[in-house]
Amino acid sequence: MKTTLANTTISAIRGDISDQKDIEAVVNAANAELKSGGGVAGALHRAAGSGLAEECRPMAPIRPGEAVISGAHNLPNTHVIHCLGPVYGKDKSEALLLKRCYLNALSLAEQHNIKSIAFPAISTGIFGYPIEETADIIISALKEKIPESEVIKEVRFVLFSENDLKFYEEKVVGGI
Ligand code: AR6
Repeated sequence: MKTTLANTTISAIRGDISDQKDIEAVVNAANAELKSGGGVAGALHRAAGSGLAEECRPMAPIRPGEAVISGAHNLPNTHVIHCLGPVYGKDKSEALLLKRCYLNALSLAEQHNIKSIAFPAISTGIFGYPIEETADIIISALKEKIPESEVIKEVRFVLFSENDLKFYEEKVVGGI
């Protein structure tokens, strides 16, 4: 499913963030150390190879809400943007920190002339953020950044489960 916001295509698909061949930058739901882990971080680091963690080491640690950019190594992309989402119930305020992740990732894409970017559902796995509470946050970040962007032409949300995809179709892409 897709829509447009200020000439940028916004879509949601079900898939694996480490297998987005036609996208320039993929976003990692990272840990503070920028190492491999479970979920998205594990999938991206496995597919990228050990060079990704090596490149990231000097940039770590990062704090909740922050984002850094690296090369994509063996991934079929040009860049990885690593965002540390908030741990729900621990990092305050979660909503502000989650919004900063999306804003910072989009700013980095803009600065690096990245035309297409794919996001996973940051913080909604191991970090426990209820996905239902994330839609308004994501939409407000998109509405803040996309209309002022002259670079970003495609934003894709890549969801792992059918239920998450349905939610994004209704409330994120459908809510724009
Ligand atoms: N592609 C797309 N989505 C995925 C994939 C994948 N390959 N794998 C999982 N998801 P999570 P977080 C979904 O836990 O909550 C890591 O271990 C998943 O179902 O990856 O920000 C790091 O090292 C969920 O909906 O990220 C950190 O310590 C969403 O992606 C910590 O977990 C995010 O799940 C980060 O936790």
